[in-house]
Amino acid sequence: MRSSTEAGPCPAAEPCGGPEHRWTQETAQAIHDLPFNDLIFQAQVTHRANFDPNRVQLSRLLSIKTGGCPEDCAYCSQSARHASGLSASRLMEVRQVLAEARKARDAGATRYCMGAAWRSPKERDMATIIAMVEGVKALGMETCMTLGMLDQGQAQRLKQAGLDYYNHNIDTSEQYYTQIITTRSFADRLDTLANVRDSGIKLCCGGIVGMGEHPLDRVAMLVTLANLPEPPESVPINMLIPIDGTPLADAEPIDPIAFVRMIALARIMMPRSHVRLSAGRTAMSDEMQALCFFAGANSIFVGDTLLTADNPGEDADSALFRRLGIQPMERDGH
Ligand code: SAM
Ligand code: DTB
Ligand code: SF4
Repeated sequence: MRSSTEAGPCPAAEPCGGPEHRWTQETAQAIHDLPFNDLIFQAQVTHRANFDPNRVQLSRLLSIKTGGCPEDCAYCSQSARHASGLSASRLMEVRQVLAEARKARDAGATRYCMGAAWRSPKERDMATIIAMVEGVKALGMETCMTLGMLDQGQAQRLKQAGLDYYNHNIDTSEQYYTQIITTRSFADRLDTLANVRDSGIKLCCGGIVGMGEHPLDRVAMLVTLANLPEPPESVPINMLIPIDGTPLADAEPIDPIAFVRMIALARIMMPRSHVRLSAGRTAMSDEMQALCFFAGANSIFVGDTLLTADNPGEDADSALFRRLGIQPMERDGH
């Protein structure tokens, strides 16, 4: 094992984030397996070289179309194939979405993320989606959407509407993917990511841990993300929220230290990306979240709800930020 004196910013041959930089499973695994103190020290050094360590970006989520999804993602409350008890809703109206977005902006969010439980958007919904992007942008916030698979034309139209980010997670390793989702493939995910990237929209792409995957799968997921033609600008790391009625309802929770290792590794492998401590914060102690921020997480979802599940809420987050001396990040800023 490497000792703390060896723990420099990056052990790979090419500079991290450089165009020629390729991660191998072995190099990534070696960092992942460092003694914990060496790992988070290296992550913190990397973090400080690229960001203000005391600023965290705030994003707000809204489910603009909930439930009834034809896909079979084993973790998801919104799949029509699982008996989660969630009823399906229609696509929200633009004015309702803009009213919610205004509230989020006034509460300090700088990015507004709108999610729909679709396999992919239908043509009949595109005009509404585009009006939502234009309206949220006019409020002065960054816009993000997650609508399932996109073809090239759809990605281009969303770009023209002013969409800043598209969220599309690879969720786990290529190898473990078929254990979690059977209605689409890992390659389908990569195709949409390429369509989004080619359109000029920034990528928000990460995954979930705590789905019964092997630690090797967690590292492999980060290797895929870091080796994309360009790493995603945002990397959400979700801790599984077990949902009753889904196949993963009784999954063994991930060891908090193993979770922090993932955050640290994501920070080291994608030094200039925002690493988002995403789903699962209600099940984390303040101390665990503090360790995640120390390991390089610098973005969170704020508000009482994510898409369908609970989130800590504004009061808990402001109290935690006060205790840690963390300030919200300005828009586009560090
Ligand atoms: N339907 C779209 C799609 O799958 O691309 C967008 C919405 S989907 C709910 C967005 C992401 O939320 C998923 O890719 C997954 O990573 C995360 N997610 C969903 N349910 C979750 C859960 N129960 N726990 C943790 N993360 C979850
Ligand atoms: C992401 O990676 N996490 C967010 C966002 N992208 C869309 C979603 C979390 C969903 C958690 C479960 C729920 O609220 O239903
Ligand atoms: Fe549908 Fe997305 Fe949930 Fe999968 S994760 S079931 S695609 S809403």
